[in-house]
Amino acid sequence: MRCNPTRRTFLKGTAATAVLAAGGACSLGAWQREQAEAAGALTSGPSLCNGCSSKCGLVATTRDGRLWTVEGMEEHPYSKGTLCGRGHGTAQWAYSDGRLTQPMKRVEDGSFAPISWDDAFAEIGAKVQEIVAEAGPEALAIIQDPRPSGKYYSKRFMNALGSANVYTHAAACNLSKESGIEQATGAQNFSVDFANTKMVVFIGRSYGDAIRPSSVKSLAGAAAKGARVVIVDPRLNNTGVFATDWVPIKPGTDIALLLGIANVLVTRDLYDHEFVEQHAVGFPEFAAQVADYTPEWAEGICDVPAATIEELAESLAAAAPACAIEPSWRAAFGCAYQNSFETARCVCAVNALLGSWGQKGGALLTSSPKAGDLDPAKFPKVPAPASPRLGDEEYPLALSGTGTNLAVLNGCNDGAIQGVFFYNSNAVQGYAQPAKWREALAKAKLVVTIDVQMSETALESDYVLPECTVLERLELPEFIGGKKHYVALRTPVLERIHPETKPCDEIFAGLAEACGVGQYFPFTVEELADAQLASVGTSLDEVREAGIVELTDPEFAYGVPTFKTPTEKFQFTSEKVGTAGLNPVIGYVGRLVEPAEGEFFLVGGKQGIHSHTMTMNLEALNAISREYGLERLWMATSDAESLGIADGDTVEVESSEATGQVTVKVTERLKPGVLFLPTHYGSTSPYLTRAQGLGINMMDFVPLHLEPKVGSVMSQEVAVKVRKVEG
Ligand SMILES: Nc1nc2c(c(=O)[nH]1)N[C@H]1C(S)=C(S)[C@@H](COP(=O)(O)OP(=O)(O)OC[C@H]3O[C@@H](n4cnc5c(=O)[nH]c(N)nc54)[C@H](O)[C@@H]3O)O[C@H]1N2
Ligand SMILES: Nc1nc2c(c(=O)[nH]1)N[C@H]1C(S)=C(S)[C@@H](COP(=O)(O)OP(=O)(O)OC[C@H]3O[C@@H](n4cnc5c(=O)[nH]c(N)nc54)[C@H](O)[C@@H]3O)O[C@H]1N2
Ligand code: SF4
Ligand SMILES: [Mo]
Repeated sequence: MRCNPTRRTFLKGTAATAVLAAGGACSLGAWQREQAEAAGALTSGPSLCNGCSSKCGLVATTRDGRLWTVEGMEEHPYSKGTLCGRGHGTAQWAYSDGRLTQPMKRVEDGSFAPISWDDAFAEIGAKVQEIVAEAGPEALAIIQDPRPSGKYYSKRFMNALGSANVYTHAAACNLSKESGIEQATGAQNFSVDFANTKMVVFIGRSYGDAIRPSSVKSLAGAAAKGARVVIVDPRLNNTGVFATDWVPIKPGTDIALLLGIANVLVTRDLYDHEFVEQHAVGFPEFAAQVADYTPEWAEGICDVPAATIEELAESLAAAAPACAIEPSWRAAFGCAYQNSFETARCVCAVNALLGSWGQKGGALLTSSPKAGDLDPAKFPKVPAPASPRLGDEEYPLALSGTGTNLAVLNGCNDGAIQGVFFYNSNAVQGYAQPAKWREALAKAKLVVTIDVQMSETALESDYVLPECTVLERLELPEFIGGKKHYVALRTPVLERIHPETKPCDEIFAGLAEACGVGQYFPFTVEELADAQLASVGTSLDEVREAGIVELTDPEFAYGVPTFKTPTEKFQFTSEKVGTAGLNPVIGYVGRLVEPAEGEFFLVGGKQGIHSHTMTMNLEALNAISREYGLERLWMATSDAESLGIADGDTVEVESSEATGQVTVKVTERLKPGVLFLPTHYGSTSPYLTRAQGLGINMMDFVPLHLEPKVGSVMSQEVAVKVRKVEG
């Protein structure tokens, strides 16, 4: 494979200082560097942020070995020269006072005591072997939030033990969305060609809050060129600054809006005949079904006026094919409702009617690179586990290769799972109701968490193993797809600060050895990274130096893509969906929980400066939350008036599952009848001293019920009451 490295050189030591300091007199960066120059030597190196799964490229500069600045890497396609607030905030991990600095073991009275690595490995190994002997390897599972090394090592470790039970956070993130897109297109996701688009409709996806720098830049570019940007959201989110329209909608009913648009496109003959006839299966069945989904029908469900639905459909048709419904990510239909999977299929169907698949300005399916085969003598193949992954049978539509981590929760309850590992995952606080996770994990014989701080999940564990933080470790290469292909690398830019912490690769190799499967880990992370990189035509040295390397050009071209479905066409109807027992033809599914009189919908969402639960205890980010009261619950002005609630009042929120108190933010930016809760708050771990007790955790309020056949957590199938707390 040909490789075309991006020629970036990281100037080291004092030479860099002089060059950088001369770079510009007016910027803050230049000023900081001048200060640094005065104080000591600067060294810069490339790495990847761990603030969220985007893993943006960064350049870290140290001064006398201590982290001085982080900046977005220009050449990385996600950062494009910028890190978001979390990227800067999470750079504090290394020096955080909340870090785990040594392995911990839960002792008799329930508290945690230090234990040596050797003893921790030996005790965990003995317990794992006992579970395997008694219940088989299928009684073991691991849940991990995919990170470059973590996803490789955790899968290899579980598979080496003979278990196929490897899961990600997806059931609480984007499982339904990706599963739905897979059934329609054969791909797991798609992107909008912002550079050329005339109109884009966002269904509860907020680039302005749930940030990836490159997405914000591409949207800003499209808006500057005059593209129409429609936000469908019960809340006017921070993407509003780029938007032309805000369409407030009843939560969990986006599917009706989409089907109403489809109805107009079909019944007024505004759809792309060539696409549906040449490149799709099931259009006649879909068209017949869609005839019932009139804009008036849709209005009755989603509360968006029929005239708005008609106008959106007509404008999209006029812009077609240079337009698209954006694929969204989590809140609206990633894992939220009983109809999330079907909503994702509807998004794909509207894009199909518009003929926008693969077109300039439309919805693009691009490819991803991956490492080639490696020498089996050095990197021995792990035999495939004998039993299938737990949950795959009950949830056959869960994205192939991902599964639902809630099979682990259920498995702990019924005894099918007895040993659970967590890597870079705070499942207890975020993947379902925390009380249910606690109850389930208490039944397991062994729970091990690998983390950097004493998270809520760590608190429920028998052993907690401390990883060194992101800027202190080398990880496996990260392959990046899109119109161009890249490989990037997380390299250590800091010396290890706490000697009793270890990187992911060493932790898993140590665990494997202790569990009797060390023969599958006879290599170092450097050797594996180098072999993977050699398989795509580059090397560890080259990527270590450059941070990111562009791979062979996949020669992306516009035009109808090859759909990797069983029919090799776009699927308005899917046999697999029918076999699973659902309607094979894309159509309507309602939400499950409807608020009764006096109750509210509760929806959640991200804030620009936090990532899920993990950033809550970081000093700078926590301070921003406290200063601006970011943990507040949003309530519409008219609702606040009728309940006699004023901005800043404390209210009690009550669902069938929990009650909690929180301060209210009264706003015009919310549809009446809906409450919005930022999702990052409500930490309960006493070890996270800044985070503990700030705000409430939405997951506490949501009943534990899974989306049929998909297995997502249905994170917004909940109704709540609110009352003012007097005094
Ligand atoms: N700042 C920040 N950015 C992140 C992350 C983070 O933790 N913090 N995490 C990353 C990850 S892993 C993910 S999954 C993405 C999530 O990316 P998004 O899905 O964009 O993020 P959210 O903020 O959860 O939701 C976006 C919007 O959906 C709206 N919404 C809620 N319910 C509904 C509904 O029923 N219908 C409609 N139409 N809208 C609804 C919310 O009001 C919110 O404004 O963000 C990524 N980027
Ligand atoms: N309450 C709540 N629940 C949520 C969400 C939310 O915002 N709030 N978001 C949902 C979404 S979209 C997603 S994608 C998932 C995300 O769920 P997770 O991927 O589990 O993300 P976090 O909840 O932030 O927890 C990450 C854990 O990894 C640890 N960690 C951080 N850095 C490192 C490291 O370098 N090494 C190791 N080993 N551990 C590290 C953190 O301390 C934390 O305990 O959660 C979902 N559930
Ligand atoms: S989007 Fe922000 S937090 Fe996520 S990887 Fe990029 S800079 Fe880090
Ligand atoms: Mo996510």
